[in-house]
Amino acid sequence: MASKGIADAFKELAVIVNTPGLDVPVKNFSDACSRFFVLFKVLKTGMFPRFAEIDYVTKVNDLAEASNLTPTLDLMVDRDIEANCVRKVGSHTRNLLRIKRSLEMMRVMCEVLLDTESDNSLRDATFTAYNQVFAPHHGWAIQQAVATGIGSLLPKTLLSAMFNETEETFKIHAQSYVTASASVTNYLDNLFLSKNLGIDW
Ligand code: 1PZ
Repeated sequence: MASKGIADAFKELAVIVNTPGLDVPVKNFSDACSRFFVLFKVLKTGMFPRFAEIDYVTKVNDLAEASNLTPTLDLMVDRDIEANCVRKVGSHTRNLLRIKRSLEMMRVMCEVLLDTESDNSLRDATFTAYNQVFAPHHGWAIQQAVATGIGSLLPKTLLSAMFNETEETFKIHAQSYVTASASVTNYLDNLFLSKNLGIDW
């Protein structure tokens, strides 16, 4: 049951971001984000684009490594500002913004899934979430490749079975993730906006 591990990790992060005066340790954040890696094992049985997996894993691992040098997300971003490399490809801050979008995409997906029953719903939900969160930031070639990958996603029931999920366990944990991840991504939006970095790049 992958959904429980994901939901619990984000609930813990939400407690940190919702406690005034607490900063988010980079390691806690990257650990929570790496909970999604297990999804890729199952997605490999379809034609899901491997470049999406590589992109996400590389960025999360980059933050895991950064945690050795900078204890909190806030300090990590400050160091990139000082080094004048916030928007540079591969910078921790740039990777953080991409990861934030991934978390938002997964949230929209969960919201749509919680709202529908059809067996096609995983494809529909992923497509809706991708279009809403990522498509405005991706060029045509990536959008085409992603659309092909999404078309090859397995039906929801098959995927749930591979994860040992029932409709009930999935719904409970998806709802927790929706609530907890909203706190986390709000925190990240504020982190970027409070430092005048913008969130639309
Ligand atoms: C059931 C789960 C289905 C997940 C479907 C995911 C569809 C999204 C696929 C996105 C492919 C993006 C390919 C790479 C794009 C890069 O150019 C950009 C910019 O990178 P930079 O120039 O800053 O290094 N990368 C991104 O926008 C981040 C893409 C992350 C994709 C994560 C997908 C899976 C997330 C799952 C876990 C949360």
